[in-house]
Amino acid sequence: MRYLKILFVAFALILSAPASLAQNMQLRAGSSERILNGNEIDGVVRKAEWTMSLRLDGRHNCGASFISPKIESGKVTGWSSEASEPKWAVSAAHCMFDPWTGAPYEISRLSVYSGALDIQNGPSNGEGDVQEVRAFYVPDGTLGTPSYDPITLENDIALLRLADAKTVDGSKRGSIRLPTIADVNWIYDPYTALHTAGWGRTSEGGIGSPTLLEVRIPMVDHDTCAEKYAPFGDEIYPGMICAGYRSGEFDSCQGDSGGPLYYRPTPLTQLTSKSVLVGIVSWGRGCGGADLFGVYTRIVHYQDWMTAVIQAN
Ligand code: 4AZ
Repeated sequence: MRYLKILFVAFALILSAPASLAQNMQLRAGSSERILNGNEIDGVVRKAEWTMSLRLDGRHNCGASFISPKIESGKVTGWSSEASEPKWAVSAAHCMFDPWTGAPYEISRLSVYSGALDIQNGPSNGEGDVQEVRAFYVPDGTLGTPSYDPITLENDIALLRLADAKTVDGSKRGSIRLPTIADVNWIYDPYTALHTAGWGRTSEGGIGSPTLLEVRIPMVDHDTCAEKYAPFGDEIYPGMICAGYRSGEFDSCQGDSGGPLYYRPTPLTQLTSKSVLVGIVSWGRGCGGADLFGVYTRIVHYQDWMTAVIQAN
């Protein structure tokens, strides 16, 4: 059963296949869904400006988020929400391996595209910026974190070290900060209103969205999620969190993997004034199904590992 997850990953590659092929696959009747029932980020890149497209051979394959460690005398002392020049991105480990062979992708095949909402027309309109990926790191049993497991998708996180951007339009992109100890007191509680964004499928079996879509979903209690996935033999590990509604409907889907799950403050709350990265789109059984919440990598679980990787590189 768990191999199904790997198949889901494989399907992500089909995203860039001709529309006719994708349209032959099941589309939910009457669906006009994006991400799954998401909203277009209305022409304003600066709304989810940390969201990147992780490309394989120049084509969208996954999402990623621009993060910026604050480094003081060689030590990572925090995370900036101000940076505009991406040097590091975070994505999902499963985005870094060929789903058929299990081999890591050759680094030369990987790049990120940032600073644009439209990944189809943006590049030819001179929008956004492509950066090569210089190196990527996934949990491998060192630095105090167990290895990424491609079967259970435990520890599904990757850090990407990027080459310099060629053109620089820092007004269109910005880093997202990671949780502080103060955030962790509330941000992982059930019902926290989160967002996820991406260029993934707009319905199960459908095709990807050319423009960045965003959807708002609540955090789900860990035990509730684990209970719903138990009949499938799927384990929700401590490094995983779930988000979505009992009714489904609003969800991330194939092609959104690796992208951000984040908290964006409204003027109503004083919990934080800046958006916070809470999770990474990882997996789920289908998209938008009732009780089949989206599963995300729990960022705070990996922050020491992230710090150690960045300090060492
Ligand atoms: C995927 O395979 C995937 N509904 C991402 C998110 C979800 C399911 C699958 C959550 O990329």
